[in-house]
Amino acid sequence: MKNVSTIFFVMALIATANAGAPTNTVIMMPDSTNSRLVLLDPTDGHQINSSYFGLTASTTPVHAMQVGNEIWISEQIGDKVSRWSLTGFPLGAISGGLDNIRGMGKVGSTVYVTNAGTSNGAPGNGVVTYSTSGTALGFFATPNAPSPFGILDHQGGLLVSSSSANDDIHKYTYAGVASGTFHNSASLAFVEQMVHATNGDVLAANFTTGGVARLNPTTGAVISSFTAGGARGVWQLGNGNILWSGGAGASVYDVTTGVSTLVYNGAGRYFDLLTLPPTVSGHFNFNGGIAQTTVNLQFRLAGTQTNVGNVISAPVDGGGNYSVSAPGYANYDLTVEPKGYLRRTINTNATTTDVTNANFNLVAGDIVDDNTIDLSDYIKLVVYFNASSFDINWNTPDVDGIAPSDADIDGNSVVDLTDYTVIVTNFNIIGDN
Ligand SMILES: [Ca+2]
Ligand SMILES: [Ca+2]
Ligand SMILES: [Ca+2]
Ligand SMILES: [Ca+2]
Repeated sequence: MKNVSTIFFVMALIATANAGAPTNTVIMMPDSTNSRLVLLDPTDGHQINSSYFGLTASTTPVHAMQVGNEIWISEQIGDKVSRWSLTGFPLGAISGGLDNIRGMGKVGSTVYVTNAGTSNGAPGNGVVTYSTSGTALGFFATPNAPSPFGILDHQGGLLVSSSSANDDIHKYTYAGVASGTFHNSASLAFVEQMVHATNGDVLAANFTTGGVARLNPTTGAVISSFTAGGARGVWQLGNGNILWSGGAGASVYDVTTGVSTLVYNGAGRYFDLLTLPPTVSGHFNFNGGIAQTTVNLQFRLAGTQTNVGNVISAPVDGGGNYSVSAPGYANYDLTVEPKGYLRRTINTNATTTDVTNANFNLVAGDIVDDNTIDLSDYIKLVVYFNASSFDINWNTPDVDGIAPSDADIDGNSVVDLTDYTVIVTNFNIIGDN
């Protein structure tokens, strides 16, 4: 009995661990040649999506980093940090005071952006700081990491890597006070991204030396390294292998065989994690109107008519079911107004999780499209009563822009008593805002 209960206890622990694991977290990486964001699997590095969304061309995106409900992307030549929803809807950019920017870091509510140029009023070699809402906070120069390329939150301070010595990697306080060399040797040259290995060691991608180095987290000394031509980005996968990027794309270095295999063909840059946005799914009840196969959905800030993200054209299956990604984790309203229907707006609170049963009970009969079913709709139905798709004017709009086919509410190619019944049933109903 004791053994059995122990087994059940262990099984319960495993089940709990699995339930709590983030199943919607992926690795994202900008492709700076094909101008798109690539998604890779965090466990084994396989390609999930070669183009999650397109990026601005000719800006050399280096580092995509999640900041709350947004993805921030540093653009080295674009001289700006572009901002996107978690679904890739453009949200503007942080620009001005930036020139030749590279990797970024986020510690608490502060975002650190490495900068090297002095155009656009930018301060030269150093790190520019912003709040997570995009407000400029300040700057500190990095004379000991004279061409900064990467930031790593490490042991209560920052590691700043540099493309030119000295140092390869220098330590700074969060406030930007130099606090000593982390690594400086001939073994490393032109260090770009630094990340933590799963055991806490520091992994550093070396562009010029063409390798990935594993560094002692306390002393900064090289523990081991492997060849990785023109390495820019680095990340340790859940299976222990090392993902690295360069001009050819992204490769996985197998720690057992010592062989790297290309998993993404393109121009790879830095890696970071993305928590994919929540899914909102539900059902359409067409209630006597024409069953739609595609609907245009719009997310709004809950309780307002402020749109969030773009209009989403979503397929609806034969059973009336749909599923879309919300722009982020927030409390939204979701609104829709297919042709011939009143507007329907429902609350979809996706603050913490996916939303299911986001169902739309649509009201048909809005022939004259003013979001109300009233006498004007009734009159059109009476005017076109008994019209059918055999009539030559079936799809020809009248002076009010209404065609006989518009009065065919149920879409059976004739305007008849069935359509009339829908109008009478829904008479005087007003749509949602
Ligand atoms: Ca060096
Ligand atoms: Ca109407
Ligand atoms: Ca309407
Ligand atoms: Ca009909």
